[in-house]
This record gives sequence, C-alpha cells and structure tokens, in this order.
Amino acid sequence: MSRTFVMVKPDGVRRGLVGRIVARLEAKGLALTALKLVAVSPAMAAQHYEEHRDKPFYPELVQFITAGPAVAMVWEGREAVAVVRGLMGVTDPAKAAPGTIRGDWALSITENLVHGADGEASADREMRIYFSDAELSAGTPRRPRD
Ligand code: 3AN
Repeated sequence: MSRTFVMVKPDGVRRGLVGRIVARLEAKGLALTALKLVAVSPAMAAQHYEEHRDKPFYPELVQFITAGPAVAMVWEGREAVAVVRGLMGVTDPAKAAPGTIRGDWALSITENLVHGADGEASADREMRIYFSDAELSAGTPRRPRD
C-alpha cells in the first residue's frame, strides 16, 4: 500500500468539481484517508512548490494557489502515486488524454484543477505541510469496535 498527497486547486473548488474529482479517485478503488478545505498561505505555497522556486511561472503559481480555498487530501492504495498521476493526466491539459481529469475538464496549464505528488517522498513531505500527525493517522482503517 502506498499513500499520496492530492489537492483540488482553487479552480476546481470554484468550478464545483470537487465531488466529481473525489468520485473518480474513489471509483478507481483508492481509499480517502484525510481531507480538508484549506486557505493556502503564501508560506505553505512556498513549501509546497519549493522545487519550482526559480521557474518563470512560480509567481503566477503561488498567486493562483493562494487565491481561494483548495481541498487537500491523502489517498491510499496500491501504487497510489502513479495511479493518481495517471487519473490526473499530464501537466498541460491541452495534451492530457481524454478520460483523465485534466484531459476532460481543464485547458489552462496554471489552472489545471489538481495536484498529485510525483513520488512517495514528495507525497510524505507535502501531506505534512497540510495535515498534522493526528490528522494523518485518523483515517487509517481500523477494525470496527466490538
Ligand atoms: P504536475 O502538477 O503535473 O506535477 P509540475 O509539478 O511540473 O506539474 O508543476 C506544478 C504546477 O506548476 C503545475 N500543476 C502547473 O500549475 C504549474 N506549471 C508547470 N509548468 C508550467 C508552465 N510551463 N507554465 C505555467 N505553469 C506551469
């Protein structure tokens, strides 16, 4: 089992696509283990996108991700990182395959609806920006109480 960090970006929340995006991941068989609506602060955005700090699109990216509420989530399942990236489609929605989230519902590179961690290490790092240890363990499936 692996876990990944996923975010519905502000454009997805604004456009009312949270439910449909969550439904796609649930239908695939992944398990939702943490979820919250977050106002991403500039400090959180800087941590989240630190690898892109020197890219020309960085200011636009931070401006966008802090512009409205986003939905932070942790999903668990076999090969969760790769499975989520497959369901999202490639970064540029114009090139994302039909049937993927970006391929079906997005067109802009910046406003591309979803973020999914690109590896287990980044998933772990990113989920800790948005969730406490207690929140990360709360969703772990438990045996029902007797
Ligand atoms: P992904 O979200 O597919 O993992 P990354 O990690 O390469 O893509 O990029 C992070 C975010 O930065 C993207 N989701 C997108 O919003 C933005 N981004 C990436 N490349 C560009 C670009 N060439 N122009 C504008 N924004 C970009």
